[in-house]
This record gives sequence, structure tokens and C-alpha cells, in this order.
Amino acid sequence: MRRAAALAFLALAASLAGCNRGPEAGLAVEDAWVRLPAVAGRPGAGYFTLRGGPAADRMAAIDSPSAARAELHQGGKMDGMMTMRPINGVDLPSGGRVAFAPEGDHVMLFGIDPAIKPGGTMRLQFRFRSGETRQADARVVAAGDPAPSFAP
Ligand SMILES: [Cu+2]
Repeated sequence: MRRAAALAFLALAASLAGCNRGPEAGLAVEDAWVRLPAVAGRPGAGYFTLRGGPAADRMAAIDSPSAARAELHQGGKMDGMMTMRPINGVDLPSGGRVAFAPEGDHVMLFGIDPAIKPGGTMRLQFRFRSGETRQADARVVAAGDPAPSFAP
């Protein structure tokens, strides 16, 4: 009886594992969104959550087919003012989560394609030091709009 239950569990685990491809399958980009600039031609900002795979990694760069250039920025506040500075990546612990969120880290998107509109999506491409890549279709909101809510 106990053995049968153990076998059933193994079968379930195997079928769940079958959904994944390769040992790095846990690495993911979730809940990506982009806030467009208030003034056309100014940079927009992108936010997302990185989910670490089985091995520690580092997210090293983002680019987009719909932006001329993208920079990773570390954001913060100093004396009540928003500050930002370029960073060359962010460490992603094994199985960990790293959030890029308003008033914190973000990807600055320069030269956004005018065809990108609120309510649409914008493709972001993530490159990791391990050589892994991921894509996300970020939800696009207008400058004054609140952050989109993502299903848990
Ligand atoms: Cu910035």
C-alpha cells in the first residue's frame, strides 16, 4: 500500500517534470510590464520579476525589438528624490526571485517604437550570464496609469 502510494507520487513527479525542458527550465521572467513616457521620445520603463532556476545566475542584459536601446538601472530615493544609475546586471539566486518595480530597479527603454500603445504588449528579451535567454511580452500602460495587476 505504501509502495503503491510512493509509485503514484513518483509518476506524478515524473509527469510534472515532463512539462519542463532541460535543467534550467525553472528560470523565468514573470509579470512584465512597461510604462510609456509621458512625452513621446522620452524613455519608458519596464518592470518584471525574475525567477531563478536550479543554478544561480545573473541577468546580464535586456533588449527589445521595439526599442532602440535598453539599459538596466538601479533605482532608489535620496533626499526624497528618485535616483537611478546604470547597472551591468543583477544576481539571481537559485530558486530566488528578484523584482524590478517602480521606485526601484527597472529597465530604461529608449527610442520606443511609436506603434507600441497602452493596452498592447512589448517584447522584452532577457540574456543571462549562463547563456540562457528568455522573452516576455510586457503589458504596456500609459504614463499616468497604475501598474497592471497580474493573476497570482
Ligand atoms: Cu532609469
